[in-house]
Amino acid sequence: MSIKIYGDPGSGSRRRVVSAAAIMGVEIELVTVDLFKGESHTPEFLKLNPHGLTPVMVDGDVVLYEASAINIYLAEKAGSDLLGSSPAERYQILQWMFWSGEQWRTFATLTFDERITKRFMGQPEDRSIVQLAADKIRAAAAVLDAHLAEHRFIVGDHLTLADIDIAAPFSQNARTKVPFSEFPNLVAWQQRLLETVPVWAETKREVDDRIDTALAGAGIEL
Ligand SMILES: N[C@@H](CCC(=O)N[C@@H](CS)C(=O)NCC(=O)O)C(=O)O
Repeated sequence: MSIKIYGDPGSGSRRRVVSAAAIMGVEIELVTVDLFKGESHTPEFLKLNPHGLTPVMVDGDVVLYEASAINIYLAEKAGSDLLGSSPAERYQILQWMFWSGEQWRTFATLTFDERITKRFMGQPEDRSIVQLAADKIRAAAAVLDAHLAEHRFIVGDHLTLADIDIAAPFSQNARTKVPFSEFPNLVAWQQRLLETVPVWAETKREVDDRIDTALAGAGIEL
């Protein structure tokens, strides 16, 4: 039975799973949940994730939400070094993945919701929220930028799930304009991922096409 991944091609979180699965050689079946039509809030979908969020993985009896948990599940199943090649590396990877969830992606998502989602709903952004998120992102980015001055990847000398989790907010950066460009090592690392990990570039194009088409369809100019 195939592993199903439910999600929308415009989602940076689905991008994390699709990219990791491709790199690990894990076969997945993509099931589109159209977020612009609210399909993650149907009674049927809420049985998979009561938060109404994607991606969700269904592998037989195993149902998982949270892209990081899905990627850890897939990496363990595949015995992939995306989850580290030693216990010490694995804990570093987990540290940065948790860091990303707590200090990083959450503020990029908040910015997306204010700047993009609200535009689709015909509402203005709340500037104080955008400012708070930018301040939080700058504080975390300063630490990350110093780390990346000394490292080609987040952990060790190869791509891991930590890179994928932390790079994900770049998926929407052309639209959200969170202040990553102030941090040169961060920009160089993201560019390196796009140039050396083909699926990371492919999934970026997929996200861009999906969101830019939706924005154009709704007549929204950013
Ligand atoms: N922490 C979750 C975040 C999931 C999330 O925010 N998903 C967005 C797409 S990127 C979503 O499904 N939004 C639908 C909605 O808010 O209705 C993860 O990492 O998987």
